[in-house]
Amino acid sequence: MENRILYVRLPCNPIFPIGVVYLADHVHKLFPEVEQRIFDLGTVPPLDFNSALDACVDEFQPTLLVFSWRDIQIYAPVGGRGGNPLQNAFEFYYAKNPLIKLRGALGGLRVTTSYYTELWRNQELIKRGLQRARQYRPEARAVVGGGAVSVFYEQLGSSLPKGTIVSVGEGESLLEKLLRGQDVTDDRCYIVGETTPRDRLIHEQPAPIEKSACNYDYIESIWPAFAYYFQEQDFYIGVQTKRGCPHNCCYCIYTVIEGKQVRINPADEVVKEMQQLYDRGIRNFWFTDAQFIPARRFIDDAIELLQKILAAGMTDIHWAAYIRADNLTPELCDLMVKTGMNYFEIGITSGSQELVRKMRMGYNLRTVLQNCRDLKAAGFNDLVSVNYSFNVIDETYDTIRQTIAYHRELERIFGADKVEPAIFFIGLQPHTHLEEYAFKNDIIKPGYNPMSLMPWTARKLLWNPEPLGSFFGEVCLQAWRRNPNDFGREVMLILEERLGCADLESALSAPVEVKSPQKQLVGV
Ligand code: B12
Ligand code: SF4
Repeated sequence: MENRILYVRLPCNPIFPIGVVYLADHVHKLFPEVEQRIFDLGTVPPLDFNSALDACVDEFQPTLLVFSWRDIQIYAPVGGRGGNPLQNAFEFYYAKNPLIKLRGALGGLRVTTSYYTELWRNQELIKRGLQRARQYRPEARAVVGGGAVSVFYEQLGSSLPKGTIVSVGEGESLLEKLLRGQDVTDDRCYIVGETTPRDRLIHEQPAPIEKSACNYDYIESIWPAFAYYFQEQDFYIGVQTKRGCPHNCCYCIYTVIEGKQVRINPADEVVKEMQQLYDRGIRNFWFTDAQFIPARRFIDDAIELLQKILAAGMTDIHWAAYIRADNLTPELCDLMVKTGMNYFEIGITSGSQELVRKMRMGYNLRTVLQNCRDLKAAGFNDLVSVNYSFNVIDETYDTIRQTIAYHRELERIFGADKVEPAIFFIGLQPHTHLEEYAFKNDIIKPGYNPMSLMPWTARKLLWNPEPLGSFFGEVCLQAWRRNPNDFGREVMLILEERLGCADLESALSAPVEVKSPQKQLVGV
């Protein structure tokens, strides 16, 4: 039977669709005879979604539609697609002034409406594409996957057409089996209307696949809008250098989706892939790994990669990544600067070692500071985004003061204008330790809908529990009032004005503690 695969990246902000690119590349390497096409709705204006999808299906007439869905959750401290969701939610929940509360309610309604509209629209696009393909190929099937599906696979199935395969995590081995006509029931997937997701499906290990350099000549040939991401210089094109994260941070699901076993893509292959992009004019790269240096034992791999990038003559590039800054050495710092790292995000979450330990993050904050000093000494002079999520677990005024002390030290190292505090509140995700903690502490009940944005559920999923929830609500509202354009720094300033700053040493030491029922996340 002839296979014709159409990859549809569902609407999304224009982030390079590296997931479907890798899938198409993998399939081509194994089945060069299979016809493929990439269609990215991230590059299409919303009013044209339906007509553009129709036109693509009519022309290509696929037998297999691979729908890739990147993101669903929108709680962020920045303007989202329907406004600033965090601000709206906080105004609605915490404002004392009825007019602000009303503004929050209206804004929240707008965000909620756009959220549900997007969910509904994507599901309709899947149905529409499949129905249309069946006019030409009655046997056509749909598979859905991608970051959003991996997180919400249990909820999404109910609204997809019967027979749709819902996939968790990496899709390479599933597509391979589908093309070989093999049974897929033991893969990380289920079939709507036929099978139900196995218990702990998401915890199953991904198939071990050794990644080779993506063949961009081929990708260009199957993607008519390929040039879109290459026209403007400000896109960071994704390159994956490894998969998996061995850590256990209590709120994080990456470590489950990608698995705890880190699989390194061979440095030569990564460089070969980058070089093809480089030759096409790309100078900005985002290493899309869950963590670029997941643990100290992967430092040598990072060094090897960066040395090979230099040896290949790519000396005028910039790159960015999520970096666990506890895993740096002076040599690595030097290479990071030499190879053009000009932005990185460190997700320390809190500047209090005690809380970092309670959240099971495995960070030593003292080491992070020392490594940041090494990075600065190596000549790093660009932007660092430090992600803080307040009030995750056992936050107190003391731990807030410690976070301020820690942040001020980072500012002393890099310069206050170079350290951007990104204030997030955790969006509770299924299959995480934090979810278990929420069950145990009666904050949510098993069977809750993690995708719900209804105010009474969203209030619990947007993690900011009392007793400190209202305090943070008030501080954030004040920050938006005082300086909406520099929200993160303003939050830090207000917290310092109200609570003061601890001495750094107290932030860096975590006293051994006596366990209480509230503290069950600790030390497991
Ligand atoms: C790197 C990254 C970023 C970078 C991207 C940089 C860049 N230029 O590419 C940055 C920092 C910009 C970013 C931002 C955001 N991100 Co982000 N990001 C990631 C991360 C760590 C990796 C994504 C990636 O590219 N992986 C590498 C590629 C190769 O993998 P992939 O795309 O997932 O594709 C594979 C599989 O998913 C699967 N697959 C994909 N499609 C399909 C389809 C089918 C049919 C099948 C079978 C399989 C399949 O196979 C592919 C190959 O193995 C993931 C977490 C993770 N570890 O996956 C979060 C993740 C994708 N991000 C997420 C979110 C929410 C965001 C934000 C919206 C956060 C926010 N609130 O602001 C923003 C904004 C994005 C936007 N749309 O504007 C969520 C999305 C799910 C959700 N919760 O809704 C994720 C999953 C994290 C999480 N657990 O919550 N992100
Ligand atoms: S280090 Fe980052 S990716 Fe790994 S489990 Fe922790 S938060 Fe998740």
